[in-house]
Amino acid sequence: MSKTLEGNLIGTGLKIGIVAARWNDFMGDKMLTGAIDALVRHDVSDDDITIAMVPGSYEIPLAAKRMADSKKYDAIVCLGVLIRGGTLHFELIAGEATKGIGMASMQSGVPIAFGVITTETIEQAIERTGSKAGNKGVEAALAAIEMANLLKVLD
Ligand code: RBF
Repeated sequence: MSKTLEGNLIGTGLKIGIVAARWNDFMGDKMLTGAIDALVRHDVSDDDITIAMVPGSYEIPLAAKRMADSKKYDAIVCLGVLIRGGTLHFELIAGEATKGIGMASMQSGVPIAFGVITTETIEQAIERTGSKAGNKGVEAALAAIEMANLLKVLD
């Protein structure tokens, strides 16, 4: 008989850290308020949510790693908005953020949800932060709750 283990979406008692990048904050703020709203609607206490603001997506991994290493959080949510523009920076920053967030999670053993959106245009970023393509901050918050609860089941 097979057995499937899953994390539920009940946030009661969970302590959640959020790392949010200020760059492109017109869209980033939507992701942050969406993530907080999703956490609270899934019964995470507002007092159990701690937000660390960083300048841009490049800085997210270090802050996420430090929060994870503190062992004060059951999961961490990383939020950033990267818009391609005309420069090579997009690829460089996106690569560092992605690799760094993954490494922070694997090295700390703390689930870290990836809520960094990468788009070609501002319009696409607006679509992913609360309009026609949903809000990726909300999705990352739910992934954090699910993974925190899955790890409890696996343990
Ligand atoms: N940070 C973001 O979170 N999103 C961006 O779209 C973004 N674009 C950048 C473009 C350039 C040319 C530079 C120099 C930085 C950009 N950053 C962006 C900021 C970056 O993540 C970091 O905060 C700064 O480079 C300071 O270390």
